[in-house]
Amino acid sequence: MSRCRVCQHALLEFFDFERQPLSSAFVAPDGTDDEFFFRLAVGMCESCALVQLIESVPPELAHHEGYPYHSAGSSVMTKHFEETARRFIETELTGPDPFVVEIGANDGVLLHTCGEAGIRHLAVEPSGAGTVRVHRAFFDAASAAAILATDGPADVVYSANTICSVPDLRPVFEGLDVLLASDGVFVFEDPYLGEILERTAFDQIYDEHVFFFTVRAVQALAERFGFVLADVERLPVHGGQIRYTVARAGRRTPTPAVAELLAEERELGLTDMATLEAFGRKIQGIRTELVALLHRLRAEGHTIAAYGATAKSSTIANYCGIGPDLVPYVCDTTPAKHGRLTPGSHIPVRPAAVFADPYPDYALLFAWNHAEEIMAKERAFREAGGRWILYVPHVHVV
Ligand code: JHZ
Ligand code: ZN
Repeated sequence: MSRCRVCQHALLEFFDFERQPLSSAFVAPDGTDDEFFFRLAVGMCESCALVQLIESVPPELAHHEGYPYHSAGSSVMTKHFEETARRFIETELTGPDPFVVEIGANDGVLLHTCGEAGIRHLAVEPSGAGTVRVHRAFFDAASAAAILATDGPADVVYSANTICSVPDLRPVFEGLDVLLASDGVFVFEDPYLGEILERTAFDQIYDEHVFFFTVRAVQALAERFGFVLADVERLPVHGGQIRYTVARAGRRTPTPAVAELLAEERELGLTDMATLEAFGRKIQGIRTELVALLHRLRAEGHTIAAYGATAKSSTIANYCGIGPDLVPYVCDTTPAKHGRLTPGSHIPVRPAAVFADPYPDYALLFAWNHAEEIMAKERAFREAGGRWILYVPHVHVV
């Protein structure tokens, strides 16, 4: 039986995507023979209600080299991190000589913005190659102690799109206990289960996303390790996230937003098995509709391309059986993905400039979370008669 990664109680499985590849393991055209596959399935802990993957990917495979994600590729995300930095500077980094640490800093936009305001900052990640100062390690008690010795306690420890992909959260909280100033906060943001269910955004489920947080589960998680969930804020980015603010127990009174969202989750039955099983039936419905639409368009002689070789689209493509026969190529701005094939589904990735050369009749928007930005940028596609295919929150053409 699979057990909860936090409290060791049984996991109640509610959906099985079956055999899936690693979502960021774009393959060379001659490398498709030794792709790694695992059973992608999700369940909920019967005790703490934390929704999580049933099976884990071996850690040495999970953090493979050449990780091709860059948040700065999206102007909306760059602005998001700049604004987050400014908010911290105004509300949390107000004492004398404040210090901010980011776990998994990616392009370093947030820390760079803090640095420009003269604030001491440090990224902690094993593969740091960004432009900001990096402590190369996983965040745990040992790395936290090393940082404390050189830099002193942290007023803010921040993490975006990372905590949900750390299978063992105990070392993270042990590190926080070492490094956080007595009134410091741990702020993290990740996709919200409530939003995933509301939009049937099942493509948020892939190998890297181990946990699908709710306010209920994060509150239990924080308390388990001697902390308190002090604030929650919904964010529009990446298809709907929550920013959680965690403080040392007794140091902050939770804001009304925590109780409000908890009540909303209870009312929606967010962590009822019946709700999660209904979500599973909707997933099957979207697959049926999307596959039928693509087959019909192809049979009618239309050309189709995909847009955005996202990690998310790995689940859509592999679960729906969308390969190069249905969608011959996917355009993407990430140079490291060009010339490679999407994991498992083997759709060739081409540069973004290929999109207009010539436009396809239909574009399957794999990067639907960046829809506004991409549709604005590619306005000429629609003006030329092109149509976007979306599958969140349901299959539709615009
Ligand atoms: P995007 C990754 O997921 C992995 P992905 C990770 N697990 C995670 O949680 C999120 O990021 C945050 C391209 N693109 O952001 C670039 C264009 O081509 O949805 C990217 O390859 N043109 C850490 O991969 C992809 O689309 C554009 O204009 O699902 C977007 O990937 C834009 C804006 C993007 O994350
Ligand atoms: Zn649990």
